[in-house]
Amino acid sequence: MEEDLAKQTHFKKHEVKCLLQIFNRLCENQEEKTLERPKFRDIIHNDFHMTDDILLDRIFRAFDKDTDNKVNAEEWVKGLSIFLRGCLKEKIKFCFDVYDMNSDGWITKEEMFHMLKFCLPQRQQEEDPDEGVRDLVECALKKLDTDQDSRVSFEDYTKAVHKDELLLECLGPCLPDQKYVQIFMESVEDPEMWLMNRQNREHPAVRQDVPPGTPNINQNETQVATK
Ligand SMILES: [Ca+2]
Ligand SMILES: [Ca+2]
Ligand SMILES: [Ca+2]
Repeated sequence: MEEDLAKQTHFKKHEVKCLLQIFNRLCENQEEKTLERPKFRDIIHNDFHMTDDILLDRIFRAFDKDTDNKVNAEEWVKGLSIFLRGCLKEKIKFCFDVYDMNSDGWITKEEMFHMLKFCLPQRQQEEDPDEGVRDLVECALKKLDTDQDSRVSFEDYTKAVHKDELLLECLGPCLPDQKYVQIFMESVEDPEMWLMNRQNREHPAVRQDVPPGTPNINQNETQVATK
């Protein structure tokens, strides 16, 4: 499996091995070796500092190729390959899938409105904030809708991004910052360490395997525990 996945992705065999090791540990104690939405979202949120709920859900969907609401080992490695190291063609497909919220093959004005309203940082108080968003939608549509039928097909989007790569994430961030990609790839080289750091971030005081004398980073819970 490692060999096959290394051939089909941008990862080297030892990187696939590490990613699978992490995956298996994340699914430990589960009957089925799959990542459910909340755990997956946690990883993307924590490791890549992506915070937008709508886009996190859509990123999960872009990984979940067979739409069974779970990410299996193959989807995990293949998805990460595009997410972390995708070529432009792969990134275009990935972002389009994220933005096409109902997966019907078109990004409509309604979908754009939804993403631009909730995913972009709110700008200063305006009398009618929706009006600003509607302007943004028109502006994005003008750039993306190359055949001018008021909705964005995959072909429209591909043409537009080839013309101007900055349009790739124009409807909201759905790919990670390069600096987090580097940190992630360096840290997964040591899967045990990555998992330990992850546990520390999530449950600072409830870990069972903390050796005595280990400093606890969560002050409040330490106080409760020592009372
Ligand atoms: Ca799946
Ligand atoms: Ca759609
Ligand atoms: Ca169009």
